[in-house]
Amino acid sequence: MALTRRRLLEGAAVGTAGLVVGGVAGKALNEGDGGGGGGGGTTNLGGKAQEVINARKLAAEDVTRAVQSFVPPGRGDMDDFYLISSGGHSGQLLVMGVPSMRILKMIGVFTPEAWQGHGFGSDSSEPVILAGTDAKNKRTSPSRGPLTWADTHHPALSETNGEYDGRYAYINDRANGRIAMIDLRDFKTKQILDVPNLESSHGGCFVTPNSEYVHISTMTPTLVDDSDIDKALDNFSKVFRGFSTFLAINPKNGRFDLDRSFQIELPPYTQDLADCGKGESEGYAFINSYNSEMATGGNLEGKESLEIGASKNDYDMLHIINWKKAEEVAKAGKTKQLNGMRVIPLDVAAAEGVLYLAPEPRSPHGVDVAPNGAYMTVAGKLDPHVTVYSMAKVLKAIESKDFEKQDQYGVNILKFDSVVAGRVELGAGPLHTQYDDKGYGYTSLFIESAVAKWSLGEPYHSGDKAFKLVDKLAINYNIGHLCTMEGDTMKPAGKYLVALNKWSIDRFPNVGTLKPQNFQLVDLTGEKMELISDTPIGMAEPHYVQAIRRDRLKGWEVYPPGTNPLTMEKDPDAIELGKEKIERKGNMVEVWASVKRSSFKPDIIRAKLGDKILLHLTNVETAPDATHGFAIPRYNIECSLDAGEVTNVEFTADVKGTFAFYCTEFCSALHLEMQGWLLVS
Ligand code: RUQ
Ligand code: CUA
Repeated sequence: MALTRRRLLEGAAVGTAGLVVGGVAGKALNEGDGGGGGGGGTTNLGGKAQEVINARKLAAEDVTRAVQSFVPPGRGDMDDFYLISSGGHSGQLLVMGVPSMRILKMIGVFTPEAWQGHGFGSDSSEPVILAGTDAKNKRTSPSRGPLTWADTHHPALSETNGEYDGRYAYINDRANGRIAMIDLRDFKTKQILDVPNLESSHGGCFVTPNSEYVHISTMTPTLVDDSDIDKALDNFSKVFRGFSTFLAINPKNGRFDLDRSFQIELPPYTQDLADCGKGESEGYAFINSYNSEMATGGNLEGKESLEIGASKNDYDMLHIINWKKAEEVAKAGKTKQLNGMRVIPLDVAAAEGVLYLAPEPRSPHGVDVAPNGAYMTVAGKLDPHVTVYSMAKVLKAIESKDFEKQDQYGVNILKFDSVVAGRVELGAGPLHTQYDDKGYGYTSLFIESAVAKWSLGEPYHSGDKAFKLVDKLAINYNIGHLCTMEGDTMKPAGKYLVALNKWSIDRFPNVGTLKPQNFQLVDLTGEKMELISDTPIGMAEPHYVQAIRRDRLKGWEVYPPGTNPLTMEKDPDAIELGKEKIERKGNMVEVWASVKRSSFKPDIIRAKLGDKILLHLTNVETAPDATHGFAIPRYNIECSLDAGEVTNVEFTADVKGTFAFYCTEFCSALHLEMQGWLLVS
């Protein structure tokens, strides 16, 4: 109770709204002190609140939790942080508020999302999705068509001086080796890149501290010599390679600039998670690996299954990449061209000091750089420890050529004891680590379904081997990633932690055989971690999230009149009210239409079978709550136009008939009247 009391009293000191909360909580305390933890009637609020408390038999802690995550109606400004969350194999992105944990938006990214008009004819989204399939360099099945899904894993927010700047978000497609860019002015997807030489991706994404690059690397290595595919797996170590990719970011619009980008060829160990150096380790990047055995499976061909073959070595390899050096090497032209990408060959990377390896205990998972960049924590996965590497030691070992040996590709391997600062036993199945502002690390324990809090010392430096487990919190259940507020930056905010859990079997009402994911919000303000709330995520496993302070995001309320979201500039075919027209040139019917409450103008479009139709639609409204839709039945066309937005739709009138196009948003009292006719005769 002591902790609850302290927190409630703190609550009383946070301004006007806090006073109300404090008042309520203060009352709750009177009886909570005596009866907390069980039974009913733990508080003395009177009225409706007390009725609910009694009926649900809420303990004082429950009331505290409710108050901690409560955001009053109309007070969205009380959500101090946004979560930018992966949408897993839905291929999308989620935006949520903290501490309310409310889902604010689902952003269509890789997968067509009808309600946003994402990928159903609009020129600001359909080409973005289609460009995400590079049929030339990647072996995409022609019969199955362009890729319209993704397995999104790791969102990465743009940074300036090691802090989030609220401009762009990036997210990788683990399945197909792609990456997307989302502009946080309108929270829409602007670019999807099918990254050359990546068949799949896991490592990263991360953004370098001044958004010079966004990083993405292979997961399963890529075949680089396809002369004998039947023997490819037997020759795995020769014909497969990994690739660490630094995609240059155009500072003006956040897009990928392939000409300034480069890759570093890696040994075909399975590269896993990656993180970016900062502060003491700025200029470096770190990637874990597993399966340095280069096992390929073959359990029906008389060989070992992959999970056995890949777990033999005592050590796998932490990849230490000097990307500033790589940048120089690329500039000096010591690259080869591979599928449109400048690649620093493996032998060059090894010789030039771009790539080093360091042993890491078998089959690790996450590598996470501490806020000041001094430490890199590698989680054991099959080993109850995390291993903490010291950047100072890494630099010294490189400088003094303190190498154990080279791997078979000639890459120098640093001595384990020369680079490790310490190890700490945390529990079963450590996966990922995040940090707060007070010198603590938080590591997810997958097998144990728990979060371990451990000390790195103040501030992240108390001398080596000072790492100590200080607290553990049970999680429900199957935790993967976890996220502290701004925990990936140089200035974490602490306060809360979000645990990302899967298949929570007994936490929510039954919704059938596929169980909801569960985001658990955890209070970090006390010495002991405390669970605040459960939030079911009714969609795919959101692998990872980043949390950004609300005041860093400056989303637009409306578009400047005539904006095309793809360019974020005035569309050449934007029109003003009264400038609507239809022109026919040969078999091309071109229409400039206005869209507003509660009409399309023109509302009749006449075409002949086989005509090309080019529609320029301008939402001429300026109010923030004036989004209109534009759907043509049977043509698979559905656009969404926010106030000020322009979209262009081109299609062939290849079905005869009368098609009543209509607005898909209930936008006004006369919304149902907001329709028109496409006549194809
Ligand atoms: S990782 S399986 Cu983010 Cu733990 Cu992808
Ligand atoms: Cu516009 Cu309904």
